[in-house]
Amino acid sequence: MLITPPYHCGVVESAGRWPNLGFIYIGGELEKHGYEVELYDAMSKFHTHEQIREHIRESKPHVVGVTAITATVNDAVKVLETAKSELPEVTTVIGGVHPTFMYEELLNNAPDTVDYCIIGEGELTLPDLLNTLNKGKDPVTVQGIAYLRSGTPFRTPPRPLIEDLDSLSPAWHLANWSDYPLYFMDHSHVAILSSSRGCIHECSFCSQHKFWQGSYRHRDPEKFVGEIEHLNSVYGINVFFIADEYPTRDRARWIRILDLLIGKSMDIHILLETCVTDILRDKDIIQKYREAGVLFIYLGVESTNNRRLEEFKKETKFEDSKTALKIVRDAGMIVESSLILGMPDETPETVKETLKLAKEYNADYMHFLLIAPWPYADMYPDLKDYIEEWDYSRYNLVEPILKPEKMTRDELMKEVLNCYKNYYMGKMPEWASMKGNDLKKSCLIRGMKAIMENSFLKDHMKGLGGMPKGVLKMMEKLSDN
Ligand code: B12
Repeated sequence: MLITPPYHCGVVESAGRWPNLGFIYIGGELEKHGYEVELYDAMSKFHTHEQIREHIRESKPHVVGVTAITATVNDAVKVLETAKSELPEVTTVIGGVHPTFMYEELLNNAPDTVDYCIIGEGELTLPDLLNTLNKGKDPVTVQGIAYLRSGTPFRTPPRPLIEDLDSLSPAWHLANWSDYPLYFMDHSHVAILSSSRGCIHECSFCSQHKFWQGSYRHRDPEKFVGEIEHLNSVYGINVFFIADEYPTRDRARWIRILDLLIGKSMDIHILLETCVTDILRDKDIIQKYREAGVLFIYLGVESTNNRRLEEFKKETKFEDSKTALKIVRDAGMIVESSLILGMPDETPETVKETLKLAKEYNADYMHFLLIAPWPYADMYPDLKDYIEEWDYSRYNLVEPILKPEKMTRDELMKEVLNCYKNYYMGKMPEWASMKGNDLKKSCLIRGMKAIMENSFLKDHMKGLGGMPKGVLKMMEKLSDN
């Protein structure tokens, strides 16, 4: 049983619910080896730990695997504790970016709960581990795991990255598709799928370059688009979220994907994340993105300040990002972006300056995030001394973890909430008067409604006196139309 832990911090999830792609892949490989697999998405089902207990008690799995990023690791471990207490013989496994780097801490802190940490990719490692254990052999031969050996965390040699991503067989049939709608689009069913793995950029606050060991592997365009066609025709999936850090890296391959999608003329929408530099590069073919079904692009511009961009090791400057965001917006797509605030030298003035320049960026949706110091990120040594919050479940980019030198964390949070309030008050009249793109208009307005109803902002805004009544009324009126 592969369980997505029931963690919620109300940002991305306020827009919809999403399958766990890693588990779809791992499930497929386990089935190839003859294992019976259940995917239990406790997160998307909004199950409590008590409901998870009941489900484990009823299903009686032999092995329970959980996935964990830093924010979700506490809930992931709690799920394994439940499994051990219900089924003392169960084998427990944890994988994902957090265990990959923090296996020592995990094994030391939860020696009776976590049997095995999976380091890196799980598709080949989990079947290998289970086959080895089933044969009664010593797991020391299994590459890419860590476990307690004579009470001490022990890591086996790394497993080489999977060479051919198209050799994997994602088990789409294991997903319960009715769990995955987008809240801002009627009759939507969402899949997350992958056309590549890895990122070549080394942003100092991020984990992904390290997680994929600086590698970049991509799938064959025909097979990738074939998968979209399969999901559309067999399961009625009409919204595809590309999970890649960097799907557009190779222009020729990306154009091939877009052309294939255009050729298939499916009634689908594509959401993706990419880099400012690629949008600048693809200015001449940006309409092709739209024709292929791309509705939404996330560009993590991360700052409005060139000095900060250098510190983050972003390879872009303010003006580049501004141009890229405009290119996407002008092409009729929704462009979402984020800025990272709360660094040690942040002050109320620098936050206000960021807000002012964020309006120049003018993304349709802008997130004012707070730096989360992943303990394995390059930037961690510079941030460590400013940490006031050690509970990983708050490392979700929306709660203040660091105390800047000249602000308290409460003051920082207040400034950030003011950014949201101020930014979106300006957006609403713009959306109200938007003409000629009904799909974009309706998604923006309904998406904002979902954010206001479901996201972390809802409760916080109350403390700030809420959104002005006029804005709420406008929102209601717009979403009724
Ligand atoms: C899709 C996605 C989501 C989905 C998750 C859907 C789901 N049901 O899991 C949604 C939109 C809900 C989401 C939300 C959030 N996300 Co997110 N998300 C991603 C994204 C874009 C892709 C993840 C993915 O599918 N990767 C592809 C698969 C194949 O890789 P994988 O998940 O790592 O799994 C492989 C291995 O890790 C391993 N593995 C993983 N788990 C397990 C378990 C077992 C048992 C085994 C054997 C192996 C194993 O095997 C898998 C196959 O090889 C990544 C960025 C990226 N491009 O990777 C961010 C990312 C994972 N998210 C991130 C964050 C911070 C969040 C939020 C906190 C943001 C927010 N404030 O809303 C929330 C947390 C909400 C939550 N409840 O989890 C960060 C995590 C950073 C960190 N180091 O902790 C990332 C890396 C983005 C970033 N660049 O910072 N996210």
